Amino acid sequence: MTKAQISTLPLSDFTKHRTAFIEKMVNNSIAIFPAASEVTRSNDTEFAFCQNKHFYYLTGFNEPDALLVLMKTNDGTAQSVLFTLPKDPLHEIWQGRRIGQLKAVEDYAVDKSFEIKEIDTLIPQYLEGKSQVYFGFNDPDFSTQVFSWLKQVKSRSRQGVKTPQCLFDSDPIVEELRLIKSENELALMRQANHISGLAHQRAMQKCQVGKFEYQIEAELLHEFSRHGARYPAYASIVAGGDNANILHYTANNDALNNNELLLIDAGAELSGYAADITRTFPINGKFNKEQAALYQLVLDAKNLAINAIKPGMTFAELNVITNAFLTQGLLDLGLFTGDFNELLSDKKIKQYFIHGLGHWLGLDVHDVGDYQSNDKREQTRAFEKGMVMTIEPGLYIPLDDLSVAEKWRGIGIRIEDNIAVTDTGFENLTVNSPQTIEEIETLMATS
Ligand SMILES: [Mn+2]
Repeated sequence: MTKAQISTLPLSDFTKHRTAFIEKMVNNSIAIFPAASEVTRSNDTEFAFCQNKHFYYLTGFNEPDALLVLMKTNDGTAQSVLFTLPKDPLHEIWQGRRIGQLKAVEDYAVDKSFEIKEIDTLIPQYLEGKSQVYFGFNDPDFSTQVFSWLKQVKSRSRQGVKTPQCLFDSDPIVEELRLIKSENELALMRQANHISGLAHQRAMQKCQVGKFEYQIEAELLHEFSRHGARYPAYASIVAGGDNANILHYTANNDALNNNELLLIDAGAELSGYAADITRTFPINGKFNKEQAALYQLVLDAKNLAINAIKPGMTFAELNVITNAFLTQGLLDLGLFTGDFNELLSDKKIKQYFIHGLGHWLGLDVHDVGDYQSNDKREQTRAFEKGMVMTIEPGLYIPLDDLSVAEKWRGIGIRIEDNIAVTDTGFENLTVNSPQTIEEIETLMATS
């Protein structure tokens, strides 16, 4: 049986992630990471399985109901144990193949593997005599489980058993590791972006007045899936006309009207890694004057922000640049009146640019990692090589906004690229999603 060629991270990367975590552990400690469980959609059917992303980052293991244990001895020696569901011929006929304990050790390079049902016996034994326990504090159910194991250990204190006294939140450690992407992770994200770019091209080619938003969504999903990215990284936003002014519009059930724009925010997930791309284009293939003017302004703002990205830059500084540029642009177009500096200090642009400029991107579409520097001021964290983020300025003029001329109303535009920070600047991962007015109109005219 030949496995389909869908890219994934090499095994050695997951081992490296574990090693990096272990380096942060104190001696004589233990860390415990639960996998996700299946989630019921209705009656006896489940949602498509999505692994816990911290667990995936540390293992590459994609089955539900598993658990990773990392231990570090007094002399700094590390051991990894993966608990998984057992091989089970009957269950596997119905539900799919399982790796089992033998292959878990071979294929996932852990030191030992046991059946998941052993955790209540083995984990209390592992906890005995350790000084510190690492686990994620954001999962109350799992915290309860850890405390019940700790209680078991503590109940044997009269026999001289020592219970760990220090609990440490593992989430910030994993989040910091995940924030900096390796070359192999970047390669996967480039590929997720490439597939998503093909999907955005296809959407532009298949778009026609009178079609429905969900029909364009189907074209996106078709293109993702046929390149091995079977699931979108998030629910695709396919928003015609004024629907674009609903930021997280996912109803996708309206007809596509002549003389309106279509905003598509959609990205594929490839081996766990997300792309997050937005394009906005005219449904009939040709921008009208007002659409073109606002579109060019957002496009220029996006490129201005991207071109400023390099190590040391911050989201806070990018916001200053972008807000000033968009404010001046709306003044020039007559949507704003008054004094530039006053508009700026009043943050008037936030009336039409209603969300943040961007966010971290990785295994999660809104990826983990702190946005603040040590002084905790907002979004002042300096960019470093290997960080990946979106840059996504937008302008949203609702249909019922009576403060601007009628010709501007009902236009919602966002343009979003995915950017990696390099040694000296940036790499734009979003290379094949058409973005200039000319590119878009040419593609739509020839399809
Ligand atoms: Mn985004």
